Amino acid sequence: MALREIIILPDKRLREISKPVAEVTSEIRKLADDMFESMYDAPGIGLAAIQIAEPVRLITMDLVRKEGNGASEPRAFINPEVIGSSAELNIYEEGCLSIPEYYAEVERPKTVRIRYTDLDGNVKEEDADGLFATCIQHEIDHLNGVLFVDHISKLKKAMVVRKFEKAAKRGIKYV
Ligand code: K1U
Ligand code: ZN
Repeated sequence: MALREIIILPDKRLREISKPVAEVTSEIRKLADDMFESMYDAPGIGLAAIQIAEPVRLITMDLVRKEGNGASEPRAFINPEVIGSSAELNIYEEGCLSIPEYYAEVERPKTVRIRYTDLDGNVKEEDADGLFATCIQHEIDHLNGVLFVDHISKLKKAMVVRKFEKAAKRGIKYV
């Protein structure tokens, strides 16, 4: 396992569309291991491969570890897609490891049905609700080059983008 650097706004690679994983190889499992280590270290509850500059459709997630009680439930999603979503919406205050220390309310479908491949190569379908629904939609957005600030008002987005552009010019690094 290796700790990898998480890329930060305005890094243009965050806007890349990630490529499908053709086969679950040892390289993909190693990449997932690196992602878990980097996600736990950040700390975060989810991570898309593009956030460590790997443009492939792979997501890691652990919604349990955040409770800090020693429990964990690491999950990996390969080529995940939303195949159905509820008309009912839900608002959640989101954060992003690629936009550190900025949080904003985002409205998304309350529940989604997803299809993905697991690390053993099995194709699965599952219903997601609550934080799982929010997080998987946020991470699938990353695979399509979409950031949560694309879902907030133009004014708020312009302010946060400008803040990170200025920080990048001054060489300020968020750790
Ligand atoms: O994709 C990412 O940048 C990770 C992001 C996932 C996410 C959080 C909230 C709503 C939607 C998606 C994060 O993990 S931000 C950090 C975070 O939420 C957190 C960190 C430590 C403890 C608890 C939560
Ligand atoms: Zn994010």
